[in-house]
Amino acid sequence: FRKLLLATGIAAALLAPVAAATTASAQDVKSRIIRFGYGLSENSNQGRAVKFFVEEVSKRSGGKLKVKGFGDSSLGSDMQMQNTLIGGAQEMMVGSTATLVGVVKDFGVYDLPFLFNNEKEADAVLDGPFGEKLMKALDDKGLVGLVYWENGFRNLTNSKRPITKVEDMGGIKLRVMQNPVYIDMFNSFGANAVPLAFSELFTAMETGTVDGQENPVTTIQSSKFYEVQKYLTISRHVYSPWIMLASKRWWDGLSADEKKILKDAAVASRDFERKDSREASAQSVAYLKEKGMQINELSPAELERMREMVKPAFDKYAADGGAEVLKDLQAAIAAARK
Ligand code: TK8
Repeated sequence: FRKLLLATGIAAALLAPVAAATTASAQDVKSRIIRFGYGLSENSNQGRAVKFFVEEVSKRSGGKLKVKGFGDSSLGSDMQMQNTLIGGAQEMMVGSTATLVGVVKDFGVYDLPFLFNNEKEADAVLDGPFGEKLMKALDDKGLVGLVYWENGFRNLTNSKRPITKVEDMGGIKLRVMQNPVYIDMFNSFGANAVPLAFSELFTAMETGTVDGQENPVTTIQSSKFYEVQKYLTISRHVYSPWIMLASKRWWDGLSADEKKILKDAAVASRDFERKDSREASAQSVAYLKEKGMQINELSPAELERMREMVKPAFDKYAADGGAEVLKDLQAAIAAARK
């Protein structure tokens, strides 16, 4: 028995250094504060996933890496934060891919309408070689793309009238993200597209500067757009990703262990966020109805008409230097469908 104890003791001693090497204390991890900005409220799918990331990083770093979440665009709009990250004055953020077009033009490709049929296709393409390659292109521009989260399929809201056919969009001042693809798309539907930062959107609707906007139902709920918008039209016109970004300038100064912790926590947060968003999304329509929104779904025939009407926007995108990335994305989606 003593021999056994001894043997166990030796085995434990032999194993000890291995175990220690995998705990945070033996890792090359400094105490750091990481400012992480985002646009939606704490009480949103985005806020919940940031909280998850904060906890995950803390756990994996033995409390040394302290991520501090700043919601409600309190560190700036998506575009402002991107620039702050590039400059190195903020460490991390999550935001729309759409506003990255000023940094890497090819990001606009995700915004072309009716590309993805469902979330499963989006996951496969974003997490696969196509999504990775596009993220890599940020490296030269001062940003590190870590993972894609789900913002979701976008739907229309407005304060003027129910939209049951494309013509109903006529003349509606519709806020869109600051991205030429959105501007072209909604102008071709007859709306009056107004590019605006998300941080300014609620007030713009409240004061009537714009009549409507488009976002996933989860955001329409968490940002309380139902308080200023009467009509919701389920159109699912674009699948919108969010992207988690780090400042390259800051990232390059991290140890390999620190990078691994952040990268692994980012992947875990992505899986959490997608699941949570999908669950929340399934509840949102009923919630919005209860809040008094009048809701309708666009018919397949009407969606088909919209597809036809936006063909020129695709052609313009291709002619404007996007032909290759569009072809690659369509091929990736086709592969995901098999
Ligand atoms: C939040 C935005 C938002 C996006 C938009 O910062 O701007 O409409 O859908 O989620 O990134």
